[in-house]
Formats: sequence, C-alpha cells, structure tokens
Amino acid sequence: MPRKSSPEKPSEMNDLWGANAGSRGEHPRAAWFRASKYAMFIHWGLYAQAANVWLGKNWHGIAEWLMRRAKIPVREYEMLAGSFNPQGFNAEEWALLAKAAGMRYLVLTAKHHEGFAMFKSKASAYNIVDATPFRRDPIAELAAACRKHGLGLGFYYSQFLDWHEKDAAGNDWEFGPADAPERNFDRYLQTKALPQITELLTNYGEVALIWFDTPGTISRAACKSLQALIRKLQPNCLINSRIGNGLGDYSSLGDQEIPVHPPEGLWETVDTHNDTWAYSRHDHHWKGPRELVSRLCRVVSQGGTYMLNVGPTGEGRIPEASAEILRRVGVWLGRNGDAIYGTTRSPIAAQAWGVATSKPGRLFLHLLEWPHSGRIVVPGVKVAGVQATVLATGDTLAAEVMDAGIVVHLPSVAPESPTTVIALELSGKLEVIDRGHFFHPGLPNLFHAPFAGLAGCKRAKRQWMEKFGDWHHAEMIEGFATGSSACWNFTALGGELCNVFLQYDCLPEADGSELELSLGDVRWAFPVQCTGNGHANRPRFRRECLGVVPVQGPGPLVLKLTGTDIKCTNAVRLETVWLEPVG
Ligand code: JFZ
Repeated sequence: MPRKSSPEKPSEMNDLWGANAGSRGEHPRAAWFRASKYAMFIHWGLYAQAANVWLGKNWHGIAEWLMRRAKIPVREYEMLAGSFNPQGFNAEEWALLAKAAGMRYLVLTAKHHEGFAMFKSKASAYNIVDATPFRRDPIAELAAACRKHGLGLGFYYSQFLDWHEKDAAGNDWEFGPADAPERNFDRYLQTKALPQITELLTNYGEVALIWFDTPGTISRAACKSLQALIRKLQPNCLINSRIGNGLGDYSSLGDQEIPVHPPEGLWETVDTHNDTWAYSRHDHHWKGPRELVSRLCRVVSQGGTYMLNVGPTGEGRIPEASAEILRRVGVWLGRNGDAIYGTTRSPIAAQAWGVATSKPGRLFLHLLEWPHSGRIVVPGVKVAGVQATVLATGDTLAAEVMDAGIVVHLPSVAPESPTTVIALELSGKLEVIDRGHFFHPGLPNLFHAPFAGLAGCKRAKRQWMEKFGDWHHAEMIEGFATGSSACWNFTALGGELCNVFLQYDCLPEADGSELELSLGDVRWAFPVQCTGNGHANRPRFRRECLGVVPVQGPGPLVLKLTGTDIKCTNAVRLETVWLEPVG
C-alpha cells in the first residue's frame, strides 16, 4: 500500500510536546539566554542505576524510559532506590567539566517521568535523601558548585508524566481504566508538582530556568498555575515551551532537531551526546568533537542555544569518553568562543563551506568543510571593505570585495581543528543583495528539500525514532508522481565536474521507477530502487550516486528532478541532492 500522505507533524503534536513558546515581551533573563549559546543538560536519576538493563534483558534506546518500556511495577522499580548510592558523584567535578567544555549553564533532571526526586523533598519521600543510602542532596551540592564557578543552574521537571503516581499521567500499565474514577491530576499537581517546584525555587538559590517536559494534554489552567508559581517565587526564572499551552518564554525544539527555518524569538536545540539521554550500559555512540562543533555552530548561526546532554552513571560519574570529547570542544571554544558567545544570527544563509555568526562590524565564517580551491566566497553581499584573519591564530588572510561577494584566500591546509573560524572585520554596513542559493566550486554543495520549487508534489517535515526515543528529523519531498518535479535555482560561483548524489527513500511498490535529472543543458534519466519498507514516519533513506555532470558556471543554473515513470504515487521521497567535485 502506498504511504498515506499524512500531514506534517500535526500542530497538536507540537502542543503535546510543547514546541512553541508564547510571543510576549522581553524576559528579564532573555539577554543572558541569548548570549549563553551552549549549555549542559544532565539526565540523572534512578534509571542510571538500571542503565537500560532489567531482569537480565538489555534495552536499547533512551534509558530513562526503561520503567515504561519494561512496564515495571512501581513497587519493583522503587527497589532501585535501595541500592542507589552514587559515591562517585562530585558536584565540583561536574561544574568544572561544564566550564572546561565551554558551557555557560547546566540543567539537571530534578524529577523525570519516573517520579523520583533527585533532591530533598517534603512533598514526596520518594527522593534521593530519604529513600536511598546516599542520603545527600546532589542538587544542593550542584547549586553551590555552580555559584562558585559562575554557572547558571536550571532544573528539568516532568510536570505531566509521573509513572510513580496514580494521579499523574503516563503509567497505563499499572493504573488502568478501572482506576480512572479515582485518578485526580489536580491532586497530583497540588500535592507533588507545585510543592516540589516550590522547593526547587526556594531551597537552592537563584534558578536560571525551569525546563518542563512533555506537557501532553495538561490543562491550560494547570500550566498557568505552574507559571504563576514560578513568576511569584523567582520572576527572573525562564520557563521553556514544554510547560505547554504556549506559556513558555523560549522554544525547546524537538530532540536532536536543528531547524532549517529557525523560529523567531528565543529557542534552543537539545541534543543527546550518544543516542540516549540517561546512561545506558550499551550505548557508546558518542558524537565526536567535529560533529558537536558543527551542530553547535549550525544552531548558533541561526540564533539558537545548543544544550548538549550528559548521562551520569549510577555511581554518579560522567562517562569518561563523553567527558573527554566535551573537553576537546571546550579547547576549541577557548580559541574560537568569540565567534559563538554573544553573537547574533547570521545575515547570510548556510553555504557549502559552512555557516556564519555575527557581531557588530564583524562576521565570523565557520568553515565546516575546508575548500580545496584555495578560497571561499561569502556570496551575494556588498561591503565597503574587509579584513580577514584566522580567529584562533590571528594570522592575516588576503581578502577582497568583488562582484560575487567577499572573497577570502585560504592556505591549503586548515589551520584549526575541528573547524577553522575566519573573522571578517567589516568597513561599513554589510548589505545582503542576493539571498539565493549558491554553488561553490571545490566543495560538496547540498540542495535540500525545503529550498526546492515543487510541482505535483509537496514538502513534508517528518520526525521518527530509530532506536526508541532516538529522534531523527527530516524535511523531504512527498507525493511524487509521474510528472512531478522539484527544482533548485542557484548561482554557480564557478564551473566544476561533479558527482551527483541523491538521498531518497523508495517503497517496494515504486521499485524501478524512473526520474530525470536536468542541469543546464545536461539531461538524463536514472532509476531508483526500493530502499526498504519505511512507513510514513520512518524513512529508509539511501544516498546514491547518480552519475557525473558538469556544473557549467559561473552564472545562474537550475537543477531539476522530474518523475518520468513513478510506479506508485507517494512511494518515492526525495530529501537532498549533493553536487560533489569528482576530485
Ligand atoms: C522527552 C523525554 O521523554 C525524554 O526522556 C528526554 O527527557 C527528552 C529531553 O524529553 O522526550 C521528548 C520530548 C519531546 C520530543 C521528543 C522527545 N519532541 O518534541 O520531538
């Protein structure tokens, strides 16, 4: 059966997860949030003690959801507390790691969906001080360490899902329909959630933000009561959009989501370091320094904050491989932080060489790919004059303003790792005169679905899980049929012989379909093959080389894909076209 062309993520899904903040005046802490750019998320709870293993079975995916996935009865799950004694926990070490990593604040899970409080709570004895042999309050220790080292401190709080409580949402494996008559969410709110938010905002000094999560179908009234309490206790405390009902001060995008079109106002991308938020014994899939720096730069270039997660073990230690990679990114930030902290969103779009960030009179070019052409072009801009230096070394680079834009001449080898930043000192105002798409010779050039002109097909934004909770996001072209077309208008800054790659997914029903590629005066057809049985929300993409084409630049060109024999409508989805130098 062809894929049902379901809509983009339905708006109510956004509300279920609280992706959209409200639009209101400047929050007292907005400037601080906007300038911080990089933060540490910490998922630490009883689930770390289980480490994604239960009764000898290994679970894969996000480990903080073990209780729900293994449908563990509350009374059995509680037994984890009896052995939870994280003697390896050292708040000073965590604060120093965040500093060394270049992170400006940290957000710790005070109470996740499991319902266990990682702080002393009179509202519930199900907490780390009263229910474990550890008997210490890690939040108190972390608050002191953050104050000592000038780090902001925020708390994650799951206000709707609480699998330990019958009155809260989420535990449908123990509290079923028969319990419905006596279940009372407002009682949970009044006896646990609001008192614990009060404890968090009363007992630990200044709190930078409360990070709510998964508001689901929580009522607007309940959200308003949470918001009012925070405003009363700590008016400067930011609230993220996952409070729900559009009541947040800033937007927390979907997990691991780096937007193509950044939202207005304050926003953040939250990201796992591996593929789980909480510690999982089997997940060592750490993103390396190059990937983390790339993600940080791409988020900051669009005006967002990047909050990267660590998942400490049941002993209270941050896995050493994770910590070491964070330290290496911190070393890079030590040399290039001027291009990150306190910057504003780029005046130009992402280019084949990378992204830009901005400060008054300065433009920072983050070269995520090192060009082998010996130069890069900041295209479509005009400025009276420019001086270029390698930010990390101060080395001067030859640069000039030309019709095509700002041209910077580069050494053959990148002077910085994992990413070189070029600082441009601008004389006069930078004018952006062409916001189109540009082809840069000597680099891989990507043509994404969101920027295509479409006929007989449509754009769709999809998010799906690979492993459980391991979210992926893509904007793609759906509804493709015979006669459909997608085209990208661009300006080639030079000519080049390129390999053409297409990333697509294709259901069995469309196996052997044919499309035609045209670029300039080149036109040829190519077949696509089945890539798997991906259903609407779980694409099985393949990146396939279609052949070699000449990019006949400089000048305007159109890259076009047309369905010439699509054997089943909406069974072929297109995500990205690459034009890469044949080398
Ligand atoms: C939630 C939690 O369930 C998860 O355990 C973790 O704490 C994460 C940071 O937040 O998971 C979500 C919430 C929202 C989306 C995806 C996962 N979303 O909007 O795509």
